[in-house]
Amino acid sequence: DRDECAVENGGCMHMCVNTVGSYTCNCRNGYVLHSNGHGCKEGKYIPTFASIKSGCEHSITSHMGEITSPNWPNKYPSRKDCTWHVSTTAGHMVKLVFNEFELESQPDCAYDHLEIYDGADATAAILGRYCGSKRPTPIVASTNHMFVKFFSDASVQKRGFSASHTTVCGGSLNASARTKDLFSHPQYGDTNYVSGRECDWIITARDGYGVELLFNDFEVEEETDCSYDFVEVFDGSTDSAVRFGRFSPGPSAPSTIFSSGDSILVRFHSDDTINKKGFQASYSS
Ligand SMILES: [Ca+2]
Ligand SMILES: [Ca+2]
Repeated sequence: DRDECAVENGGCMHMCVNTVGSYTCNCRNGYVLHSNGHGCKEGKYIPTFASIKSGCEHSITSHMGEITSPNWPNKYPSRKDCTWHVSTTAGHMVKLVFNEFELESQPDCAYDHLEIYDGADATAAILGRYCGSKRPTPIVASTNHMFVKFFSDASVQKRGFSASHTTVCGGSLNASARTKDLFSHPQYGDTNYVSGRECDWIITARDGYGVELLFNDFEVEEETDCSYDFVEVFDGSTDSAVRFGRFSPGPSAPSTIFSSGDSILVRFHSDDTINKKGFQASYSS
């Protein structure tokens, strides 16, 4: 039997399946085969119950991207229940900015609605519940997890929403016996940090315990007075506390830091030019 798929994928846009004496083209999930038997076009496939469920539960781990209602930019379907768990690098916060928003309107958002939670699932504190055509203001989660839930009822469909998720540095972190990582930027290890960053992390331990901070990797732009890019660590939750130091690489590079109270403030500043690898620190209590 000749394998028609071996040459230019049999002319199939997505997948080619060789059969005895012939071949067939298949399309990836969410696409249907064009009547010409080779092309694939979006939508109109009839999902099974399982794919309705799985196709609508999204787990997103990239530090930036876009989420949209099902079928965007066309009207969303009726009876949809979709979720997005957006997570980014530990020690950073998820931010969501709405580009477009149009859901069925009802004063209490009892029909179609979008809910945003400050955590990894719907048991976390709710940050907002939205419907209608007023675009929600940008929302920042307090941690590296955000949960978004979209619901449409049986009647009246609108265009839905398009939102961009990004990562914001800084925030409040809890130190515990288990050591956790803190990275200068979400893409630490892949790319250098970016210019113009001003990040404050407040790391707090349980009452009566101190915070231990250890820099394992430290590469920021070097300058004698550390006036370009630097990391500052304070022995308290604000910058009016005693400063452990302003650090840049070389002799002044930070070593292990112990707080005298139950919190420390780590500040990272990058100026307009020259970016380096950044830092990775670990903290515990
Ligand atoms: Ca509706
Ligand atoms: Ca710099």
